Amino acid sequence: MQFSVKMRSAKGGPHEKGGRHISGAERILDENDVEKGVVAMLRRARNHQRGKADFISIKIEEIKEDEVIFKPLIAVHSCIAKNVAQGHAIAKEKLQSVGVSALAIERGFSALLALKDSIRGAMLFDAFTGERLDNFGNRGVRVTKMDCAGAAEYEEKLAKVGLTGEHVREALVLASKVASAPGMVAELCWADDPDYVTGYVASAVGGYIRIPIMKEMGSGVGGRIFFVKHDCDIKVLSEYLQEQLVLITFGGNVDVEVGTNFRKKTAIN
Ligand code: PML
Repeated sequence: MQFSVKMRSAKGGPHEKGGRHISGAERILDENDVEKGVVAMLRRARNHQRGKADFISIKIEEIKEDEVIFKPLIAVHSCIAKNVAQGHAIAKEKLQSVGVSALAIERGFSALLALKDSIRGAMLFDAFTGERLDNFGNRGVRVTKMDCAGAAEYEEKLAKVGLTGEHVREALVLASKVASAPGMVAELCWADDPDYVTGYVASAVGGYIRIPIMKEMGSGVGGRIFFVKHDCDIKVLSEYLQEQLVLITFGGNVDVEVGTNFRKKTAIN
């Protein structure tokens, strides 16, 4: 039997009463692993770089096997950037190459850069007009009910190509689910942990482009933008992101490519 386990935590009370978002986590776990998973989430919420959460919500739901669908891990590429300006320039170029308009890119960046603090979920932007489409305000659209299929194997394969730590582990799962969503064009993200400055651009066509520096060290503000097709059905999309149970598989031969011109190629298989 499997369970969806979701955690969100805040400081200064619950999110909905103005508490500051500290951290969130999503897992799909076998019955025997739930307890361990919950303890790990509690520790994370109480010992986070962004602060010690005083509000922690953990939701555990039993899953019916036939509700789960499988999607492949998107290809992973790592770029080289020496500073934030270079990182942003790469991100903009990659977004444009997968179909996001220059106007939408500028609006998306402005929205992320204008954030006073991180938001829990993602902002939805029209990939053509750059108009913000969701009305979730500072909450954004949260992506839930996902995990990798076979955690031990997944972590071992990522470790072999030097991708370790929970940021990248979780971001790859989330980005792969997001890339498979109906109406999705691309995602732009950078982390909100003050000492983690990596970000990415992800899409079904372009894969996960890992960009080593997307914000200044010490900044606790990060976030996500989902650029969606002009005619995207927001209700269907939000339902997929928040309700559809998705397990991410390696699905055969996935490559991690390293470097701006992708000289080194390492197969994860
Ligand atoms: C997050 O942790 O919220 C976002 C992580 C972004 C980068 C992950 C990586 O590739 O290292």
